[in-house]
Amino acid sequence: MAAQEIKVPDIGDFDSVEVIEVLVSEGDTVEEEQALITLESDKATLEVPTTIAGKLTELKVKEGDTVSEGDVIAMVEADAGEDSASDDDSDDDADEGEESDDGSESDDEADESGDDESAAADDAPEEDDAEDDAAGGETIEVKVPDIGDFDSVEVIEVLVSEGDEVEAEQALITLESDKATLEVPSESAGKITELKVKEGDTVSEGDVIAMLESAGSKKSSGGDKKQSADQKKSGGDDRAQKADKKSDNKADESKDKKPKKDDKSSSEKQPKKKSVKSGSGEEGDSSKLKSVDEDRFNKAHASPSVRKYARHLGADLGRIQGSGRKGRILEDDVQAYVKKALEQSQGGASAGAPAGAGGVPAQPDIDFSQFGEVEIVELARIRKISAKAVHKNWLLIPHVTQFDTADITEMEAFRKANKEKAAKDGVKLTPLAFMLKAAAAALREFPDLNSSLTADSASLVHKKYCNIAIAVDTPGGLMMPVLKDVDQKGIYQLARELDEISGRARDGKLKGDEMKGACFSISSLGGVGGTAFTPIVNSPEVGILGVSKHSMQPVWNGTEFEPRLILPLSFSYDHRVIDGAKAARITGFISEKLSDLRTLLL
Ligand code: CAO
Repeated sequence: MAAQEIKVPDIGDFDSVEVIEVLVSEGDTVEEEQALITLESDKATLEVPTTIAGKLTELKVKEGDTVSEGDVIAMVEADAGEDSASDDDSDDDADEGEESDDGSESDDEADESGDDESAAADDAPEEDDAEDDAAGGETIEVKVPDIGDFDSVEVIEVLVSEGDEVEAEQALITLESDKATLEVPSESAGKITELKVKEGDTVSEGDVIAMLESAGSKKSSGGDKKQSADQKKSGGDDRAQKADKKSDNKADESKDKKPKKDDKSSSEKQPKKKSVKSGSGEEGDSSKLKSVDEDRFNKAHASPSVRKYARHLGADLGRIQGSGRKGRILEDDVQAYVKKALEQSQGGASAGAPAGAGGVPAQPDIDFSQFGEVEIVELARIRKISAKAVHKNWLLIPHVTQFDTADITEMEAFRKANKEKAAKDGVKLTPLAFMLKAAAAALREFPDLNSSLTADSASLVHKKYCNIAIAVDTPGGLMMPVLKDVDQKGIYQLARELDEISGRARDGKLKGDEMKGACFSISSLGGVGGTAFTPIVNSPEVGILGVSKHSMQPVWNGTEFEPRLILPLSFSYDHRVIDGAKAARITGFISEKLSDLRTLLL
């Protein structure tokens, strides 16, 4: 199917308008009415959509170009059987695809708009402005400017309230037809004393949308100016020629239109009530989130569609840094902003946090290169995952760490005595196997230690099984494989399983379910060093035992100092479940089990 031209529709009294954003690329598949480019004049921002769905084969404009009505902006190869655009339009438009060459898609409907009036309006000589200028304090009508071949266009957003102070050119309302979305700005700085329209109303050129108590002189162009120019019927410049170029019947229509317009302005027009269309439902209710600063939002530099998109997502445009030309906020900027906000709330900051905990400030984005040479190294995948987990647990759980020691002189003597023999059986007998056994005994002795809080934090789930996770230092980051049914296994078997599963963790060969279902965790830094640390509890567990490097220390036995092998213990717990006294009893219990292996057998 041959590509069809997509032209700039009748854009009212704008001529040579700048393309500030090209929203598509060649090769893109576009949907009917999808915006292709954004135009911005000193009067309004508006998007030009495609009239047909299909593949965009050629872009005829780029950012910075200027265009006028009828200019071809793109070529679109219609989808097979594409005629829905015309189906949706009036019967007159039924064959708009074929007629696109002469811009009839616009013209057919423009017949109703009588926009040659506005062409004349735009021709108003500069000195007319002086007459129209409102002196400070004077109340003026803000009217819908010449909006081209749009008539009875829906107000999809009212951006200001009565009593608001507005700046010249600040957008007051957003209009949306099936052809484009555009904003109507205030032509003068001042105070909005009355709003004449609300969301869902429909308006046409010349309709009064607000009363403005002017703060000073009016801007060079706008509805008033056009209106006055309409009345003077001045003409003769490009714009008028353009209007002349348009079909004759438009002029006829304009005659019909004029009284209609006058009627409206003279008779306190009651805007037609019309429900906000479903596609813009969110905008219809304004979605004015408390976190959005409306004033800042409205003043932000963004196209109507981006504004609408941000509203839809509840993103405060006023907080978003625009990456477009002249700091214009693009849809990508809104997306990036929302993504970051979600990451902060879901990934770490407040996800699962108790009510009222709130978020945490974002990681500051600092340019460290200003202080010296730097290199950016991306975190390994596992480190990224565990970083989120520890952050969440750190925020979720009120941690306390109880420190204690265990005299493992006998335990180590026993282990060393059996180490070689165990090695012959293929077992690497390390202190950790004994600690697993002592922890299992503690889980049995203290049911709350082997529990989890229910989601409503009102009950404890006591577990009758005994699975313990072990922190394993791997090249990719920290992993927590789980040893199952530790209470039912002997020290040899535990040592064998520990060696096997920690080896697979280091090789990155753990399966997902081998890291699930733990009741408690042990983090041993004994083979590395240190005297104490504060491990982070892995929610929904309620405790974790940290083990540091043992050392020979002089211990007073009542008559003399005796060299004993002392193991430092650091027990972190969830203070919502375990209180300090119980924590001290738990560490004391574990210490006792490790100090006298015989008690482990009981
Ligand atoms: N004090 C002194 N020496 C200790 C010790 C302790 N508490 N615990 C273990 N050792 C010794 C072992 O006895 C072994 O020496 P021998 O071969 O002479 O017996 C040596 O240290 C190395 O042991 P290992 O590390 O191979 O085995 P392990 O069972 O002690 O630990 C594992 C296994 C997987 C826990 C360990 O390799 C590991 O990855 N530890 C790091 C865990 C970690 O990063 N924790 C921090 C997480 S953040 O909270």
